Amino acid sequence: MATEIVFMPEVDGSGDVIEYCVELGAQIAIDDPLIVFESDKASMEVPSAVEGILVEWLVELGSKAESGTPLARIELVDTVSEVEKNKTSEVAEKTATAVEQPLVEETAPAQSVTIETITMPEVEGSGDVIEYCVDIGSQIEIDDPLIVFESDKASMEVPASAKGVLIEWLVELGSKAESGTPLARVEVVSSARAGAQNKVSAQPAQTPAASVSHADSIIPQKPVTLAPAVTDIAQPVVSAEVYAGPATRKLARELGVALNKVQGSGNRGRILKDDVKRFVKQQMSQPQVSAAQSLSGSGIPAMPTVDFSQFGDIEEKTLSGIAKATSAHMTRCWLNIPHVTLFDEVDISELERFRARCKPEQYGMEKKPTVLPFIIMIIAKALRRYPQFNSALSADGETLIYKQYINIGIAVDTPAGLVVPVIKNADQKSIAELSQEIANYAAKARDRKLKAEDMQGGCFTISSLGAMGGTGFTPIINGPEVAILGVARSEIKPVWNGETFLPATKLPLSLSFDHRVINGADAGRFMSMVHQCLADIGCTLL
Ligand code: CAO
Repeated sequence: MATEIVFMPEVDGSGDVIEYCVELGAQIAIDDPLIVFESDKASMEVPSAVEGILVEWLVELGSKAESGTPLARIELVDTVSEVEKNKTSEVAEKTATAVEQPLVEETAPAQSVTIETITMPEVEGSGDVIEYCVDIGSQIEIDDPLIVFESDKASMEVPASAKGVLIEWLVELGSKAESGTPLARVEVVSSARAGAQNKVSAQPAQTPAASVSHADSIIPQKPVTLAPAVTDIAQPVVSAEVYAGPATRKLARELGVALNKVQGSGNRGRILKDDVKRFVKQQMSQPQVSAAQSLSGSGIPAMPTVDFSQFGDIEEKTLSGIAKATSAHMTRCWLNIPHVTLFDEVDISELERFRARCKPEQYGMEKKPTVLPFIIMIIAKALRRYPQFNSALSADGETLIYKQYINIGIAVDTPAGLVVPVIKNADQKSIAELSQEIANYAAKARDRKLKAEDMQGGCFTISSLGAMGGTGFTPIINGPEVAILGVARSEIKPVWNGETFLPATKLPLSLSFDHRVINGADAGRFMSMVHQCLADIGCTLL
């Protein structure tokens, strides 16, 4: 059996072969998609120019291709012998001259060409034409996908209702279509026995000799026309939400998969057939959810949308970028990390006396240090002593990564939202230095002058609401960190010393920790060290 090589047709520049559309050994017809080619301008399916059995790939997945690159070897189906070809070309000649010779030989097949309009089949409502599945000039079979139609209810490939050569689109990409909308014009070549009809088509003027090359009995070795140029072919993917080729869309339709729910693993997020199959597998392995439940994308019941204006006047304000990022991050951390919060209250009377005695000018400080730099210093020590608090869990949950550096993030409240600058190497800094760095970061944060690197590399976060008030709160861990300390407002409280009540300044603390990494007992030990050092500041010297 003879084999033939299919080459890459004329394309603009080079690109990658990102998908094989058929498997070795498969029977392929002319114009069946062979590979998916993707350049930085477009993505398209390259059709086969010959009919036969795919016996060898000549291009590897992921490798580069350009005009003329050999793609595959096809074993030709032995239906076209030279004799038949000659016969067919005779027919072609005869058909071309049919105007002058209306009566033809009894045995010779003849072709009549008619132009048929394919219209949109019965659909519910209207929608958009988001993709052309074939190119002008392509031979299409009945039921071949013609366009992709997308309404707010569904996305579907509309099949061709006629067989022939696509000569004109009657609907523009992105335009609306509904039942009966004319979609495309197809040149339909039908063969007829002269003996049966006794004469050829009465429309010779519409029978250009070239169209004979589309006759059924010929396997055209026609060049694959991918014109319009690649940049035009990129246009079919009008919907930015779903980036997938026709073959993938077809598979998704067969499997009843909504492509906008599938994560694409191809270049620039293109959805591949394997992604659709993986999605189906995932769905099958998930527990069934009651149909009555309305679910958000994460599988969590969605919040209902409420029209608050029905209850009174409202004002809507778009969230700042920082607020949106915080919202997403907090949700991610809250949902992904199993939190436990441990509360404590420390007598910081001695620290308060020390702060009161402290003369900032002696240490080059502008003002007395607040309690925060002391807390940072003590936390830095505790992180060194209990390294699992200075760790992160790998994304697959298999490895604990111990950080050898100690960087502590400080939650800072700004008019634009919450930011967390990170004090680097906090364990190597004095109270004066920590104090200065907090002040600098707070000023930069409020002036929106923090740089990305100022907020990166944190190991542990402290959120101090001491200046604002509150008796305690449960801070959300700033993942992938594994713990966070919340500091609430200190208060003078009466403390029983065995004989009498004495005033003491009590500082409420709350330690939230990731229970996958830290056990309650570990948290207790960590908190106990922090407690001791804050209660007896001399311990920090040890
Ligand atoms: N108890 C009582 N008073 C406290 C206190 C506490 N725990 N912590 C601070 N204070 C006092 C300070 O001593 C200071 O008093 P003086 O003016 O008399 O010196 C005053 O409150 C203001 O302190 P501060 O806020 O300027 O300084 P700080 O070092 O305590 O905190 C900073 C700095 C940047 C962390 C803080 O200003 C801030 O932005 N905190 C908000 C953090 C936040 O929003 N966390 C919530 C995150 S979750 O939404």
